[in-house]
Amino acid sequence: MKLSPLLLAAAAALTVQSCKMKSTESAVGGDAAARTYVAPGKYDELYNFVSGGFSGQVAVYGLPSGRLLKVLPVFSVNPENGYGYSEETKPMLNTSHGFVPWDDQHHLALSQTNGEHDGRWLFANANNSPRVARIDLKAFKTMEIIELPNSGGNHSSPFLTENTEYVIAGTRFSVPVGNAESPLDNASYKKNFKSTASFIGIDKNSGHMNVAFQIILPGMDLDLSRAGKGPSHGWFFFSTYNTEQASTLLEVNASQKDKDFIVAVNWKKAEEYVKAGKAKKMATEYYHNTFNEENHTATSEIIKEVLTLDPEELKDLVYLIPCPKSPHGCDVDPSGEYIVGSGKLAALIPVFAFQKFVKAIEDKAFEGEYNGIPVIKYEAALHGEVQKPGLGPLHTEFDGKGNAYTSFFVSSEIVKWSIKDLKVLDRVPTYYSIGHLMVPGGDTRKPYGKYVVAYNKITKDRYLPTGPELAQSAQLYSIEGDKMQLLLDFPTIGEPHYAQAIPAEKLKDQSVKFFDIAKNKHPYVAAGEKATKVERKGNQVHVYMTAIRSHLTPDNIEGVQVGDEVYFHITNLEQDWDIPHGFAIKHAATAELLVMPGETSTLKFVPTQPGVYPFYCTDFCSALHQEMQGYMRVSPKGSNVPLKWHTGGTDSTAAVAAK
Ligand code: K7E
Ligand code: CUA
Repeated sequence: MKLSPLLLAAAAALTVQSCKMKSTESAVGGDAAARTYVAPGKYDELYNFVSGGFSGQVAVYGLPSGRLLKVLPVFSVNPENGYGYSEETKPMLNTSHGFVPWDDQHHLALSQTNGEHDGRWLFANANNSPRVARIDLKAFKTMEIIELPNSGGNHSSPFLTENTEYVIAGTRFSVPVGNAESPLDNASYKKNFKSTASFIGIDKNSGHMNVAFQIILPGMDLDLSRAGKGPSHGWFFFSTYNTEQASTLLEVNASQKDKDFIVAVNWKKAEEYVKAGKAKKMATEYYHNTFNEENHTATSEIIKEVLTLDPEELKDLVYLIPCPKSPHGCDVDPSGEYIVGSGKLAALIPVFAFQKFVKAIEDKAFEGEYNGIPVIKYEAALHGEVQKPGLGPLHTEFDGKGNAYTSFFVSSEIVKWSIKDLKVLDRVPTYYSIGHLMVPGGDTRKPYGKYVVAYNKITKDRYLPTGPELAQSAQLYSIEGDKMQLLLDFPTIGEPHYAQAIPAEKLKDQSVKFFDIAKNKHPYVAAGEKATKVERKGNQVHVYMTAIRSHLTPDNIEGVQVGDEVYFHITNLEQDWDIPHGFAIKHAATAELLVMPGETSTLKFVPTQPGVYPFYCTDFCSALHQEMQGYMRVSPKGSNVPLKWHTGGTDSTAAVAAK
């Protein structure tokens, strides 16, 4: 089939056309304002966690208002609160290729128990330097980041099994295993390049992640994935493209075949093989970074081996289901019975039935093999096809009432259809070129329903112009009636991909308000002003400083010399909600600190010139916040100014302190 470049050209033309055709005056229902209005002082109904795309972060919005509540730093440094800049958080961004200050964040998964969101953790993927993060939903803080060995682009990730047994991470870009060098041509690709599906085990109580095992698959692009649930629990389904195994001009070369695959992985079987000692230990190196709540400090651990499983050797582990054409989304309905493949270049949506898939395996209804893995006959696993749904299907979510909602990038719309009889029921335009969509709980066994949110790729004329780069955009629709109804546009940070939402009740009462200072085990904590001090160790100067409304202790420091490494360890002594203190010092080549009540954070500063350096609290914390300031005197290298410090009248020197 040589249709694809044509189809793509048509698709491109349509994108332009659809943007021209639709004006901003879209029909918004008369009661839309009332349905999204959250009065001042009132709370939203839902938390909406939205991937930050190329910002590397995760944003938290309230729904239905669309108000931005917080940006959670995850994979990118965040000068606003010192994430990735403070000595305590730097290790979070360590990788086998050094400190990485940025990533591309696409998908989010809320932890589940019995196939429902349990409000404990949020998992996030890094697409570029392959990693998965775990965010704690009590403190809204990134607690753990694990790197993935043998992965070249962690796109089909993170997706969860229904009791959070595993977080899955599939590779978008196949690479030679072990990151070996290889010539770049189609023959080498076929021979050397592999994709991997990593199963990250999650500790039931702590949430701690470990790479339990990896399945080494033939070279192709694993795009997205979903776990089975209910009857299909124990299976994982991945969409793939480039089963043509091309290494160049994929736009054309990866669009040759009529059908690519859905890769079905039996992970219960994989567990059996691992238990039976059938996994191979492979030498590798990857980082596992964890933030310790007791000492408020992250550490990095280097792991040197990984267990791998080979599906060519180990039977019944992996099956392939043909799926038209370069599928993107691969979504499982709430019953766990239906699997929807969304072929970006397909003119229909195939829906597979899990029961039929199982029967096809029993009956050996195979059409052949692909790199030693059995390929099931398309019709044998097919429940049916949604005919003429729209152009460029990407992702599907569910409302738990038997309906599916598919996003269409090219025709820029959401289409509602019935899973049972595959009839199109409704369609609404999106502004413009929708990527992901999300029904709250739409990926669980019990969708919350009520809304669908479109996360759009192109914003064009929806907001006031802001130069060449416009706000990214989401749109909220009601799905309560038969017809979908647009309620609200709201701008987002970065490029939004997938999102999750959870009723506010499940999270709001568990929110951490401050950290207990009595439990602070930071090695440089000053648990009270009496414990403040300044210590010199060679050319390192450690300042044990406290912050409380409205002074820093000590606020006068002398005896520091040019070239010293000065570590300001700031302990926030407040034990009250919403009273962070900030810390910045003039000419420091790093971001500020924003220290939460009861926490200790460290800013490193190496002065290069003698002088007097003011420092201050950056967060307006009280009526006398402006007075929350101090000075550090820096003398020339080798100067004999003694180390001394004080706040108010109580002078201390290193010599006095030693007695
Ligand atoms: Cu944006 Cu999930 Cu990376 Cu589709 S992916 S749009
Ligand atoms: Cu502390 Cu301002």
